[in-house]
Amino acid sequence: MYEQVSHSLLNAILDDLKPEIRRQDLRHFYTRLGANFYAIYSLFSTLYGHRDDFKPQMLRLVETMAKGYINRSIELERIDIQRELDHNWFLSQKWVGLALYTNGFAENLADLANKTPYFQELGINMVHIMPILMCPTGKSDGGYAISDFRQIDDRLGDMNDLRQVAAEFRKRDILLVLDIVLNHTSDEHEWAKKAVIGERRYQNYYFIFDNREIPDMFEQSMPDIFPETDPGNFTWNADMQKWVMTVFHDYQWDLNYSNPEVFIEMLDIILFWANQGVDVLRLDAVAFLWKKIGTSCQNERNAHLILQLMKDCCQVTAPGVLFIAEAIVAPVEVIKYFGEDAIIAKECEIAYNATLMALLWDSIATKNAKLLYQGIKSLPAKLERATWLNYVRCHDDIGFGFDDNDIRAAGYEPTAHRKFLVDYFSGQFAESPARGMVFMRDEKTGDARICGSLASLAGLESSLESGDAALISSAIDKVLLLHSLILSFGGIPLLYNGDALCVLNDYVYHDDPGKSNDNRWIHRPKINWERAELRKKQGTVEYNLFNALKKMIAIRKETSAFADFNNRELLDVNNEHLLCFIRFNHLRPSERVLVVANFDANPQYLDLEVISGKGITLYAHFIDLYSGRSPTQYDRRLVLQAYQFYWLTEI
Ligand code: OTU
Repeated sequence: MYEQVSHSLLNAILDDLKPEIRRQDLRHFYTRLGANFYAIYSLFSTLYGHRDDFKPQMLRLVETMAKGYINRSIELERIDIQRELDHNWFLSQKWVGLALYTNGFAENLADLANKTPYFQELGINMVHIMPILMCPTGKSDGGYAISDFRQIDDRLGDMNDLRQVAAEFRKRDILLVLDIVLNHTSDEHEWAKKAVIGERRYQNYYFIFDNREIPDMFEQSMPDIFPETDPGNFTWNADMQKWVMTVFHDYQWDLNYSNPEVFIEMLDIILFWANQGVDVLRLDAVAFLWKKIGTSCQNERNAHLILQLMKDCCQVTAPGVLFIAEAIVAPVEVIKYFGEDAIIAKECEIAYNATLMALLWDSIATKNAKLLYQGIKSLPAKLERATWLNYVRCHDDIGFGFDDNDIRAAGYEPTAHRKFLVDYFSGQFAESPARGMVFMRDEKTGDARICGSLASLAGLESSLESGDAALISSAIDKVLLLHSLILSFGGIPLLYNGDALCVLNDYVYHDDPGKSNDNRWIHRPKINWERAELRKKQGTVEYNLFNALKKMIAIRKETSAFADFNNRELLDVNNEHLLCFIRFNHLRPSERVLVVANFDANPQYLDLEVISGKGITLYAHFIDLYSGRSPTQYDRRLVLQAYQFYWLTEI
């Protein structure tokens, strides 16, 4: 948009740019800057316009984008332009992701580059390599307490190794996803160290207070994130004799985005990693970016403005790069990370679908789809050019943060129901085969979350111990059932490290003092590649699971109705054990897939009469894309075995 005030400022800024910037060929940069400038200016002035240094900061912002552009390689710029032309490229069903820790999957980055054939074997073409940057040993939060945003942890490798990985991925059409930890730094980051020795400039990068007056105000409305190990949101720093805001661990200092210098520093870091060939940036803990007294300090409007500004600036320099919002918050809040009051995503293009993840686990525990159905029904519609990251497990705990109204609509009382889920997955519920652990019980609120590997939560660990073949096969069926849904729901499915290889809980973290008080480490094991060879040996559980997933992934990629264009219709099928939805090709709606999943331990049937007219013909004959066979059908009823799913097309 053209607007006089912002454009006269833009002209002034362009005149003031450093000569070394002005001399470059910046054609594409200027076009994009012109197109986005009004938005950038408006956001920057809403956030920082009241400050005396607004104009010089605005100049620094433009210089940062220009510098980023100058450092972008020709190869990456070519990809930018290609993606601008095909702007819906990431909504295709062809993408299937995997998240891993470098040293959980391989020895280091160089070894990871060698292991890329595994991704292709399974059908993975988007790999999220969990944080690889410098972190203090023992105070790393699994890589999320960074002490240098531009330095790779030397135990994992160096920049050259990463370039090798990026090149290897690019050659094989695999997208590279890396983390940007926007919300905080380690207390050993240079900025924090300078703050400690009294440098004002860097004290202003954080939330630092002389006494408890302001911290106490904040605390009145801020929840605890890690109540068992790190209660409270402020930490006393004895060297500085001051209080520092530390929402997560006491060694993770929250960055203060009300300071434009912080914003510009972090943008510079985003552009730096974009220029290393990263395709997608996972923005960690975005809900926490803005702190305001009297609020929970999550999901604040200004946190959204910060993200919109990041997106607008990144589009000027590196438009091919996508953002993932990691906001594990209530469904009505998550959706806002695509942007509000817009048609097309303007914040992050991708967001973790934590709601679906937690709902899926609810259905495993209850053996019915009541809450799952209700929760999906209440999921607000997405914007265009926005997509979910659908997952079953990740490196974090599982929180049962559904909407209380949905829980009630499903016929449960919220507190009692959440307690049941925690008991079920931590094995305190008598009939449960799950082997999870309780994570961070909050005595104040009664809240608790769950840790455990996918296979162990689904009952594989306990059934292998019992040696009961029927229980083992149910556990595998549950794992497949869960994946059948994340692969067909709409969005990018994201598998987790050892989940295709039946990796169970790993208890060795107990012996590591840097990890023993954080039971998320139970599900962050190292893959045993000798054991993983069993995936090639018929009759083993590894073979059954791996090959079933591999087949599902291959079929997903061939099924255009599984691309994500808001093309899903949820069906009420009058059987609480079943979840059922139709996916259709948004360009050719007659190309449909009927997805049906049975969460019960008993066979169930789907009455076609109930759904006829919803695009499904009563007398239709179906074929299941997954098995290649017609489903068992009797008297207009489709039969599903325990934990079975179908991906049905009409023939
Ligand atoms: C994220 O987590 C990371 O995924 C965690 O591994 C980190 O510990 C954390 O940030 C701090 O960097 O902030 O928006 O309940 O689910 O802390 C959600 C624990 C987050 C995580 C939560 C999450």
